[in-house]
Amino acid sequence: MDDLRDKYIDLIAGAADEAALEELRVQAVGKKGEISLKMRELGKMTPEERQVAGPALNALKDEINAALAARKTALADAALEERLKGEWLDVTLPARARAQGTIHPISQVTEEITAIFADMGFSVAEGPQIESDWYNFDALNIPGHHPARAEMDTFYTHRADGDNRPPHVLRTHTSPVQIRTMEKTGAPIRIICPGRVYRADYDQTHTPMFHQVEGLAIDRDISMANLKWVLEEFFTAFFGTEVKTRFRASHFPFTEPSAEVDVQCEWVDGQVKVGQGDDWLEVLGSGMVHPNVLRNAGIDPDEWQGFAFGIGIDRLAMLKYGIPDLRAFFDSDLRWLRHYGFSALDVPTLHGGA
Ligand code: 2NM
Repeated sequence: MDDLRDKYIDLIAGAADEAALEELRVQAVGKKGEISLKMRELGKMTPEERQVAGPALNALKDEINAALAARKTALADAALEERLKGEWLDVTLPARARAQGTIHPISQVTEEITAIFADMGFSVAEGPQIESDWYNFDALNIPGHHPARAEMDTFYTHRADGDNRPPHVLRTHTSPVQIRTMEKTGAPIRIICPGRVYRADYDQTHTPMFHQVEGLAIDRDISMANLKWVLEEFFTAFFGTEVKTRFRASHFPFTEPSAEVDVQCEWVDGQVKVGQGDDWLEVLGSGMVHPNVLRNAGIDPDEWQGFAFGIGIDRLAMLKYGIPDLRAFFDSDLRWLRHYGFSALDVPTLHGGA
């Protein structure tokens, strides 16, 4: 029995894998295995012999089973150890850098403008980019024969064959948002409307889509003086230096009186600097909202009046950040975007010069 034990304990210790272990199990303690055959011989023994051999055989069977189980665990542990060595990775290594996008200058400048006007009590209003000709033209006192309505300036959508309603347009300014706000909330109002606008025009200084912000303040006693203060306050905050303005009489269908507004500037080495010198640069249109426009939007012009203005955001971004070419704004050139873009963490604040 000692020989039998030594033989199997040795064989089990040397088994290379689970299949070899299973073969040894069958050979030793399987139904026709060596231990089982020995157990069958117990019947031929005397009771005294059996009393010694029986427990000894059972103990040997247990010992072999335990050795098989131990070897099996040891093989599994070794296999796991081997795998862990191969699959090891250092989780403390720094991560690979990921390419980061930048905030487009137009988005940044829109945020800056919004922050400055918010500080003066204006909230942001938005509306659809595809408009009816009522909201884009008629409500704004722009008559049917006005040149701004001509096919070459305005993008018109198609109507289905037989649909004779006037076509929709891509809004040519954000004024329709102001009409919609007047209708919805009534007076008083202080809003700015930033957004995309569209005109069929493409050259060095015009793109068919560009960005505009319009402002509107309606109350019982608003005047051009309030307009001038708001605009000078805005330009001074936006350019981070005191900016004088000059109002020149002009004409728009939606305002009366109307004024074009210039900001003080100086040309240095072919570059324009706002807020210094004694040249002037035209930057916006403005005026007192025409009584017809108020009436069209459901506001009584005998009770309320207000100012409105419109500025090009793209142009403001070029002036503030020294960007020379308008068309590059919309080229999606990654090198340009990395150069002129802003970090996502560079959030405009009033104390940081907006
Ligand atoms: C400009 C110039 C002058 C303007 C007028 C209105 C409205 F809807 F209140 F009548 N919104 N914006 C306006 C006035 C826009 O852009 C150059």
